[in-house]
Amino acid sequence: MARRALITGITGQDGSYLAEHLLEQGYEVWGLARGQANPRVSRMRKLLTEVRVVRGDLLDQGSLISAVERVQPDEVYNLGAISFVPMSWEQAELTAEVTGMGVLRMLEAIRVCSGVSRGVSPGAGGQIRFYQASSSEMFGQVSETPQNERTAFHPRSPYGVAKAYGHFLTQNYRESYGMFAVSGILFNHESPRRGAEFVTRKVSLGVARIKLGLAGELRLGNLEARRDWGYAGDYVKAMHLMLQAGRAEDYVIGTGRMKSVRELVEAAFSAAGLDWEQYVVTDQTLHRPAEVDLLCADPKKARVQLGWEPRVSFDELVAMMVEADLRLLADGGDPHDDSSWP
Ligand code: NAP
Ligand code: G4F
Repeated sequence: MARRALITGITGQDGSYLAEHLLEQGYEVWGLARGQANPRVSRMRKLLTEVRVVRGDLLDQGSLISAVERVQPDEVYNLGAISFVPMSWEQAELTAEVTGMGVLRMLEAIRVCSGVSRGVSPGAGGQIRFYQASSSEMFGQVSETPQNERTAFHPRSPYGVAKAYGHFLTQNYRESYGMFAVSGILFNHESPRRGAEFVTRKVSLGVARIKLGLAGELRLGNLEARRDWGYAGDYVKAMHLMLQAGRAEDYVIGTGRMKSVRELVEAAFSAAGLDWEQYVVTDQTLHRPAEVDLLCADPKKARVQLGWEPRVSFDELVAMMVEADLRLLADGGDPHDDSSWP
């Protein structure tokens, strides 16, 4: 019988790539989708025709228990979150509820449905394997570079704090109940399916608009911030590998190379034959109350223990995104319509 996976955050960037990867591996894939008429669900269904949908919301404990009871998954991937860092200052409580408490609710749903009760000895934690989408934002103001699985956390946003809660809780359920529960501490990963609010996609869309004569400038915030950017299609494979390992452990996933936003901008404009300095305007209102200045992964543990390595380079990623957005806009596509995802 096919193994069954339940993915929260199925309508997001990572949910779509993970679903494709698991379907290729022969899984029966279920996506948890919220809302009465969430337009992203019908769009997602056009791309991922084989994914089955179960209703549920990370804010609603009962709905998660019902989803786990109905799907009877072998593996649960918790990718659902409010994931845009600036929004976490505007809606800090909601971010804590979805991105932080949502992890507790999902773990509790698995615990209850697996019949694991308090006081049982570790190792008895049921058969469902759980993946939590932790984030390099937990490192925040970094204490060392590069960052590995032992680097201290100093989150700099309500989002980072909520992710740290979910991370420690996942460890705690592993230790308290013997559950196979792991966190992937993923560094920034991007693709042509990235939300338009994140800087890589904002830049690739901005370049495409300028190249096609649809815009004259691109407004950005802090150009000096540095990130370790990789390709989402590579990173979802690491999520799957973590749940196939012999032991439940946490892993850092990234490329080990950092670039500044300025270098991202240079690469993207140059991929379209444009000089960025003629078009980019810096805007103080786009700076954050507390910035994460740099993030750079040390992915050695994942390489050695999981055999995982990123395949797509920074330059290939930027070129892929610019080309995809040039094609999308030239065909009259809507960047906010996921049904046009490549
Ligand atoms: P994304 O594109 O923003 O997707 C977020 C998903 O969460 C969407 O499918 C959204 O569904 C869902 N969601 C929001 N509120 C929900 C709720 N109340 N109940 C259930 N689902 C809800 O994010 P992503 O880039 O794919 O990232 C996936 C996960 O990895 C996130 O947890 C993110 O924080 C984490 N992460 C991402 C990166 C990165 O660089 N991409 C790095 C580290 C960690 P709706 O359609 O309902 O809005
Ligand atoms: O693309 P960003 O919004 O991503 P950020 O904040 O690093 O968070 C992403 O990666 C995390 C992993 O480290 C995930 F956990 C999280 O869910 C999300 O996927 O911003 C990247 C950098 C920041 O330093 C920001 O200040 O780009 C800088 N930036 C400069 N101008 C901008 C802009 N960011 C955005 N979104 N928009 C700008 O105009």
